[in-house]
Amino acid sequence: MPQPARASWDRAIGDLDRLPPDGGAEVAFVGRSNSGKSSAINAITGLKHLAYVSRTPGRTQSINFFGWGPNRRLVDLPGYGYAAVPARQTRLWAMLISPYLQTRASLRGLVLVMDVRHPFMERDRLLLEWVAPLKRPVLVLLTKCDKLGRQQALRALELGRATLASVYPRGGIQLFSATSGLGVANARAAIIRWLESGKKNPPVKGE
Ligand SMILES: Nc1nc2c(ncn2[C@@H]2O[C@H](COP(=O)(O)OP(=O)(O)O)[C@@H](O)[C@H]2O)c(=O)[nH]1
Ligand SMILES: [Mg+2]
Repeated sequence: MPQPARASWDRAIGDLDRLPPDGGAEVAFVGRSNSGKSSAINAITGLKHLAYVSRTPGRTQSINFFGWGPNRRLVDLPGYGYAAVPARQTRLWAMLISPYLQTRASLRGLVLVMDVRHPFMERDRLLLEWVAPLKRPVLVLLTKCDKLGRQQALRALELGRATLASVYPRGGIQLFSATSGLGVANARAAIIRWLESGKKNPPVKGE
């Protein structure tokens, strides 16, 4: 069973040297602030209070790493949108998140979390365009489905599939709710597949 060991790295923007060692495998969660990234991590791991769920958008200004099995990590990236200080957010992306996404050898895939009621906003599309050349697998979670009726959610999935096919054909997409549990098992299975497949990075000494 995955370990709830938590390693949080929350200072020194741009100082990639201070990230945990780049060994083993990890999957990162991205998306707008308040879209439900931290809640998705908690639902997927089954550990309710692992990732900090915020009422105030834009609280996560750091990259948080959660150990989930030996040499396996889930990564909660700062959200975009809702910037109280837009310049700071731009700097965070330029100095920390972009280099992280571009250089992290152990990064096996990205989970892009979107509120099912507001999917594929401009920043989500930009992110997908930006990560396309990196050729990382992407899974889109249309979350907070408990806020919609079943027919509306299925319609959103259909539209989302069509949109994703045009902006990121290699991506997967599914319905999700951290509250009702919809799609949680499926997302967990997809993430575990990513973590356990592909080229094996040797474990980092001392880890
Ligand atoms: N109804 C509902 N609310 C959710 C769900 N996921 C997250 N939330 C709420 O949305 C808000 C933001 O969630 P959080 O996980 O902190 O988002 P983050 O900023 O992307 O990490 C919180 O108030 C959560 O309780 C969900 O599946 N259903
Ligand atoms: Mg969060």
